[in-house]
Amino acid sequence: MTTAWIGLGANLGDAVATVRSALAALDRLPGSRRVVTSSLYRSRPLGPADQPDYINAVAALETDLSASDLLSHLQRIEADHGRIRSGLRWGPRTLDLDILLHGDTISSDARLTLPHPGLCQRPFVLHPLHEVAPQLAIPGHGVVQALLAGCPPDGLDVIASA
Ligand code: ROI
Repeated sequence: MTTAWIGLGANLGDAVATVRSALAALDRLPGSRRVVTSSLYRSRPLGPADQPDYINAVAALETDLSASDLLSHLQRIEADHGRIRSGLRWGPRTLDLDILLHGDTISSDARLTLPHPGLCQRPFVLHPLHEVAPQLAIPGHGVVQALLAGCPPDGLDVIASA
């Protein structure tokens, strides 16, 4: 069993409902159990400003799935929620599911970089992680609590429980 951390984000349609639906879909993954979930946060878009605010959250799974199999399942859940890959870099999305960490794996595989390259800079990832796992060590980077000092919340708001 490995602990995998997932970042969830959505900014089109009913983004709160989409993130909650995605959390329910995580609960149905084979060989996996959702063990921790942050609150839901509203965040300003990173990237082009002419798109709606995002709803973000993080969750931890205890899972038997390899990182690669987990990624395939997450891409299927994104597609089930109407995600269309527009090709627009940093454009709006119905649902984005990222593997932030898969145990202590460090990888720069073409399909999957671990830890997720944005993890340590993005307030909408680091602050939800800090809410539920302040002592979590990010391989190669340090403990969440310490990383937070370099990552101002930048208009991030807790809007609801998951
Ligand atoms: N901005 C915010 N606030 N939240 C996200 O989840 C998010 N996801 C993205 C980009 C387009 C980089 N911006 C984001 O993929």
